[in-house]
Amino acid sequence: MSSSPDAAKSTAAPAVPADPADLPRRAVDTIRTLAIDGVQAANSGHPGMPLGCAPMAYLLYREVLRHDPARPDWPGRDRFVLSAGHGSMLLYAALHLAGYERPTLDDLRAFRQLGSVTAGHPEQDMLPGVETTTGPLGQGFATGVGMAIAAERMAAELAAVDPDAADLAARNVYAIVSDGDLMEGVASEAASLAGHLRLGRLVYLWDDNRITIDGGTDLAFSEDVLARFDAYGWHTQRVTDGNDLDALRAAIAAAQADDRPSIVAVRTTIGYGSPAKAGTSASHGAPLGVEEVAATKAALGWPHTEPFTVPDDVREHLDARAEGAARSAAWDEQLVAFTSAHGAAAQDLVRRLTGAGMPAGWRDALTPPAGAKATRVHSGSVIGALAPVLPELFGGSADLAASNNTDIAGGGDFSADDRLGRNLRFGIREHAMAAAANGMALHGGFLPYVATFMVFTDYLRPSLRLAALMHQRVVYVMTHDSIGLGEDGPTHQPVEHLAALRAMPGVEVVRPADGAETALAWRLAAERQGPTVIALTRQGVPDLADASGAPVPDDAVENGAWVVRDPADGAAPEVVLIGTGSEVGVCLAAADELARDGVDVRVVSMPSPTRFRAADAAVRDAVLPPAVSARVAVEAGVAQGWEGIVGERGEVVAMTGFGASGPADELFAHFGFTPGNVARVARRVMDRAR
Ligand SMILES: Cc1ncc(C[n+]2csc(CCOP(=O)(O)OP(=O)(O)O)c2C)c(N)n1
Ligand SMILES: [Mg+2]
Repeated sequence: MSSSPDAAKSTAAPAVPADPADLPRRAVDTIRTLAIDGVQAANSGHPGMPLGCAPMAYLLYREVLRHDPARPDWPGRDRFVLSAGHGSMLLYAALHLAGYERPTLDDLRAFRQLGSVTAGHPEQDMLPGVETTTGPLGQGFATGVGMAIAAERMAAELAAVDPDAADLAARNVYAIVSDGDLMEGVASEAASLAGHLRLGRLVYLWDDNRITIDGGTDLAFSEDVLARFDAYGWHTQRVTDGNDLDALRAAIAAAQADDRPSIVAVRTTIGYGSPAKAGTSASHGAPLGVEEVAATKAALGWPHTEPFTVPDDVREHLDARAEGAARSAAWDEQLVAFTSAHGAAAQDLVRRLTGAGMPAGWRDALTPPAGAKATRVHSGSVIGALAPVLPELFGGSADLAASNNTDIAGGGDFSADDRLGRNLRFGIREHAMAAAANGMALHGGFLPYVATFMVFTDYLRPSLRLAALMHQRVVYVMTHDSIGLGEDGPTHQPVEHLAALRAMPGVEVVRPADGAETALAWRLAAERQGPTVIALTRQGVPDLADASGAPVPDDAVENGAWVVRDPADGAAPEVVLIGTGSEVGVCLAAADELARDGVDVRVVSMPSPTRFRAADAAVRDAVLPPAVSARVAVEAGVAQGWEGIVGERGEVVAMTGFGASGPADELFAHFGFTPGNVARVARRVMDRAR
């Protein structure tokens, strides 16, 4: 077995020769000491969790996980989620010792430093082997549920072609979850869903150390957690001593064998080994200190004085590369056999499994839906058109499928009994829905989409944020996107949401104005690496090709904006009206009114102000001529963000407070989204611009 480049840096053997029978314990302690050395070197971080959970990491990375350190993206691998992301040094030490190319020992020494792959919390896009970014407690738990959904569906699709091929899919999703993870609401939502869907691939280990930051869990967390998981339909077990490798091994084996999702309450001691801090929250989130590190190593019986010591026999014991390479090579062979035996039937699954991009010609299915309808209806048509050509399209709604128009007709429901169903019924669990979608995207082979009323993006925002941070392709079908939803009133009417969503880095927010723009929004969403929010109306909107007399240009969404209508006589516009979504129609009607008075008006549809701002100057100037400072933006949300587009002389017709309950057209009139008001504001702006 070749040794890692860092092996040479291991310090000399201890005075007393190491006992080979003691190897597992010393390997566990190597994880422990690397973790506390990393935290100490950074003078920042969380030593307590790795000290308590090192035996779990040892078993997972040495015996349990089906992985290949040389191929962190091997599609057949098991997934491991460190949901308690604050214990990042545990993961970094485990990856290093298993023989992953990174983190190197130097990377471990650079823990938490700017530019280092060993970031404070595990960052999925920085270090191969980190399956998902964690840190916000609860997210990892729920993300793993999505990974298991994806693995289950992929296995079923493979099995439908060849029963033996099911094994090409990821077998299990393992996670270490903490007290904090289990207190968070998103974990409860996800656990409930996982139990209902009987996601037996989940094997979760709970670091049951009864400590959080403020003290003991008895301060705030006193229910019988396993009874709760039992009620969710999970398989529950207890390991009373987290250092008992045999008991842990047996519990993991039982968890793998059970067809329900499994959680094992592993009683651990936070800060295990630290004479002064073990069992207390003092070890949670601060370095032990130089003296306490030394005292901890002494208490563990660790004979090496040099930090970051990896004894040679431990390095060899934990090196998973040879076994991993053999496993992934066997998988490759199986994949080749599957492909040659099943030809075309296998080809598309292999494309998805190996992440080989979109199917050729998929865009041909995106014929723009026409007609004056609600954009949510157009989105439903797009989903219907894409479903046959994109088998990876897999998603659903948080109990609003009929309102969000998200069902794939005839696709069936994904359930405990039908793993081939194409529609996901997330239940009223927006947060877990979005986190699970991250897991599905991270798993690969799927284009996940999620849906709810746009106002409830507030309920899923933390997961959307992680999708953005991880550049994961998730489509957010967010309908009922303004006061235009009408009678349900202000609790259901998004006002600040468009602005708030646009403020999130890496999120594309597209608010299409008609069927063609809706199709283009979906195209963008399917082809970009990152989450896209498509804001859709409940109410009908005009067809822009009808209104402009020409088809919507192919780059309308890509550029962020386009000119829908110009003055009839080819004259230069005196004023530009800019709308998004349902307000483009209001702008067109206002333009008609102004044109009757002889005003030369341009109407712009701007489905993505963010993209428009980022577009080339030539594109921007062609849409908003710099010479025309009379500009009015119209959007039934807060004005924030539009000021820069309308400029100093322009104005925004926007919401300044919450909406109200009433019929949509009355609300539009009440809040000023009428052709008459927009025309009045336009005249005022033109006066000012003169
Ligand atoms: C959503 C969220 N809220 C708060 C925090 C800050 N925080 C980090 S760890 C933690 C709790 C620590 O308790 P536990 O999860 O049991 O971890 P342990 O101390 O046992 O390692 C908190 C509140 C966070 N990371 N995420
Ligand atoms: Mg804890």
